[in-house]
Amino acid sequence: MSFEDYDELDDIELESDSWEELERVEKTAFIAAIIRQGETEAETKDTLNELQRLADTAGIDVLGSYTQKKNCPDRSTFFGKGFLTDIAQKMLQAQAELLIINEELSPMQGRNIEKTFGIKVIDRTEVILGIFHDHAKTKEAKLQVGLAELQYQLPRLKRLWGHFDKERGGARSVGGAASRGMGEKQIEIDKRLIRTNISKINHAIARITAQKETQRKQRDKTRKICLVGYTNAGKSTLFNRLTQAGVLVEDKLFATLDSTSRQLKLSTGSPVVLSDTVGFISKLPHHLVASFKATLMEVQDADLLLHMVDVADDRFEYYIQEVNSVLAQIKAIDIPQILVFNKIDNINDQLLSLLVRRFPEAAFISALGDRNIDTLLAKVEARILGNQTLNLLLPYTKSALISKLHEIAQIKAEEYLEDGIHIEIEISKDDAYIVRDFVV
Ligand SMILES: Nc1nc2c(ncn2[C@@H]2O[C@H](COP(=O)(O)OP(=O)(O)O)[C@@H](O)[C@H]2O)c(=O)[nH]1
Ligand SMILES: [Mg+2]
Repeated sequence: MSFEDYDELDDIELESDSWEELERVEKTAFIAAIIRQGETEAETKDTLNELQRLADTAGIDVLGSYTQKKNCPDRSTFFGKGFLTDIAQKMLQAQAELLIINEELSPMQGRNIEKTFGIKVIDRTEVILGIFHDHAKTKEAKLQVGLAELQYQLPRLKRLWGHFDKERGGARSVGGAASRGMGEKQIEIDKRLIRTNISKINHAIARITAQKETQRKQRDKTRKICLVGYTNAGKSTLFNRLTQAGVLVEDKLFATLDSTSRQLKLSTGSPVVLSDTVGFISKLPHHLVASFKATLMEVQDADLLLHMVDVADDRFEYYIQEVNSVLAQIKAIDIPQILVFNKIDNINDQLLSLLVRRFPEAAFISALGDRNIDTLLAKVEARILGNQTLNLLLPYTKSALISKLHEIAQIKAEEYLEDGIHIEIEISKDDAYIVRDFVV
């Protein structure tokens, strides 16, 4: 995102290069969490695993994972001093660039750790902000994420991790040149600048929200499919499988589509755009909720949602409800959905057949194991295109139409008889008009 995108915000006093699209240089990190009294090690491991996946999504390579048992976080450094000394040593050996902490740090804790132990530290919130930053596509989403970033920066006056590569190039952060050792006066200027930007963004968001109802986006004919579901359900795995499976076409035409939207061609030849979305995250810090929802705005325009579920997670029904309640809040609950139970390779056959009986409409797949992807695609085609099966009788003079049908429809049966060619086809409702005169 560049601030030039905010065309109503031309007067914003930012250096646009500090907001250029991040180069996705792989970063390396350690992750760490506190196990509090009353928490089991397994619970902490669960949320650490989620942090690892979030880091992964944000383009950070996790090299090590550590926990410390502690009744409550240290006020000034979060972890104990001995633990941090040890971690700093290990990070040096492993050449890890960042320490990611599985909670939100106070501005003081962050600064103290960096100063005392000489390591770069970021918290869970910052990782999530990075992901939202990358997934924000609409103007509103970009503004909401920009707002959350500024609000996070205000008490900290630090560069967000994604921007710190630019540091070497001399680019400045959103807040100006603020960093450790900066004079009081400069810090006040930076804070004032951030506050001004926050209020400008708030105004712009209010304006866009008002506009949106009146100018409904002109819909192009290409159908849109969005992958939704909890983080770790396998959305990105399926997205990659579908877009690499050879069904991806004419990438060049869609150069404007970013890495999380791709054009696919269904077997009937109909083009669709498939979009991966940011996953739903448990324990989302409440001040990120608005920007989270904004990054899901494009879901509102979808013609079909693939609601992905990790079938091997015993809490999957709770997750389905959670996802649906967020979809309701962004007014996307009435969009047709296909429930896609993923990771069937991780459950036993009894459970699988039980679930198949309970959810007869759902698809049961393994995105990683490449199982039942065809069945899923067939369901997608049937739902999105409203396919219908037709029996036709075509005169022999219509051979051109037959070759056309081979392109745009699925031929289920074809028989050349005395009275003409008998064909059974599956065709989208949109295309059915071309054979209207030959239906028997
Ligand atoms: N066993 C198994 N693992 C899977 C399957 N699909 C995805 N995964 C794994 O689940 C994790 C999360 O997948 P990802 O696609 O990033 O989930 P997302 O957060 O929904 O985008 C990764 O480690 C995947 O390798 C599957 O069908 N079977
Ligand atoms: Mg993903």
